[in-house]
Amino acid sequence: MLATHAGHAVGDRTLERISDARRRSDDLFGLVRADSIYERPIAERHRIIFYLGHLEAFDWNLLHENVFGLKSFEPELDRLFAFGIDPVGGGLPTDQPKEWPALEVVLDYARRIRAALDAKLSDAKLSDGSGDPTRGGFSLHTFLNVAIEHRLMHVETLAYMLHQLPLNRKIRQSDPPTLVTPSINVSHDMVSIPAGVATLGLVRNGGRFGWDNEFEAHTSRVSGFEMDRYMVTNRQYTDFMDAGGYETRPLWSDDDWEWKTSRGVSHPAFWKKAGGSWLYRGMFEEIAFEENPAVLAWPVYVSHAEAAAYARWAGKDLPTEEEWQRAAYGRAEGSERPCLSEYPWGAGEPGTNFGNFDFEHWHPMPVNAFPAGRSAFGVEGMLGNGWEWTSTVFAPFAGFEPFPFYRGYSADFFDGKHFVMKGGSSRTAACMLRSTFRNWFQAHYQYVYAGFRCVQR
Ligand code: AVJ
Ligand code: FE
Repeated sequence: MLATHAGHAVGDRTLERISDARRRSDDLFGLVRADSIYERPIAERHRIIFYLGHLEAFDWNLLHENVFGLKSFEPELDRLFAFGIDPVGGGLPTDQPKEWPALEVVLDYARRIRAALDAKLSDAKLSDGSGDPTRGGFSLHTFLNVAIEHRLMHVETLAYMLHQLPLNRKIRQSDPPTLVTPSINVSHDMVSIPAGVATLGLVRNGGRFGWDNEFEAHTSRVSGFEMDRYMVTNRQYTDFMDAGGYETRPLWSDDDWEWKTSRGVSHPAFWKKAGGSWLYRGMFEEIAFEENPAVLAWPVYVSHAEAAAYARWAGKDLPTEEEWQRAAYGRAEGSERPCLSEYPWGAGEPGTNFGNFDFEHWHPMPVNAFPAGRSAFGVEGMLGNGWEWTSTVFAPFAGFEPFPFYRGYSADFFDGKHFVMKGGSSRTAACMLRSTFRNWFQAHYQYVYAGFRCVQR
């Protein structure tokens, strides 16, 4: 009786999470003006219409046969919308809007998928044991977490994409810009992290959901180092620009210089020069640095290449994934974090006083706005307000196994060209703020809500 009761509770919570994630993605597409759904805001990515189909096709491809024994009713659309693109080093897509299905066709496809899955999901809810490992060793719980987190990741990456859509193609959402802040004069300093252990990854079959790249758990010895207390701000980055950082060859690796030069990159993608001064390109408005000095206290959002050049200019480095992990979750000299479910600030659930995440804001906040979220060592703002680039190339942990039902999720990106990012942004859902979550992008992608902090060894 107790077991049945617990089974129902898990089921209800999961169904709620599915509908919550769908509401978030629906709301996001709702920002796009009807005449702009076939736009391609980012040259390296598909047109917006693809994502409308992709979120549903993904759930369908994952669940229909594997889990529910359903037959496909639109196999061509299942294939068309199966995977996104991430071209490394040129090779931009050239498809035209008319090559994609009509909006009504995609919306109808989406409706039919949701209806078919929902009918099965409410049946599944009635049968206890969503945690039982029945499908090739993977539980229904795992499959549904894959679906939920996949959608929520796209809710974030679609926000980057819509960020690049011209303002007049979007329907503005209210986000009272929190431009007034405790103190916009950030006193930057570095925090000492003593040598000790970093714990990374998840124990297989430990009952916690994680993506394939989060397995397996291991510890790593980390030497002592200093880490910036705050993320690098727009103001600090102006010093790098004024010092000619973009024109100083030795600050850039060969690859990064070649990218920067051939693409004519001379400033962050989130900045725009207007009449001799800088504007911040927000989601729904442009904000002049001069009129809104709080913007200068926001973390700068840049590519890995730009972050690495800044760090070199400052005589510092980007942290490794292990260093970042130790700074966030280490507790004292030599000791490991006490519990997997902890956050840098301790055991409290992610709340608005701990950081800028879980869709509270569209825009960043000053880097010093969340003192309550500091780690045991005193590093602030490690979760939310912008992902943080590390110097670690995205690669499998020892014991990595791709999910057999989604082999390419991580493995397709173990190419030496993608870097691990940790932390989270204002558009990262709370469930992905867990300590083991690993994000990654290629070094030359400028559109992520991602910044960095530096270390010195
Ligand atoms: C983990 C955010 C890098 O967007 O490329 C979505 C997530 N993978 N669909 C990405 C993802 C397939 C992925 N990131
Ligand atoms: Fe996807």
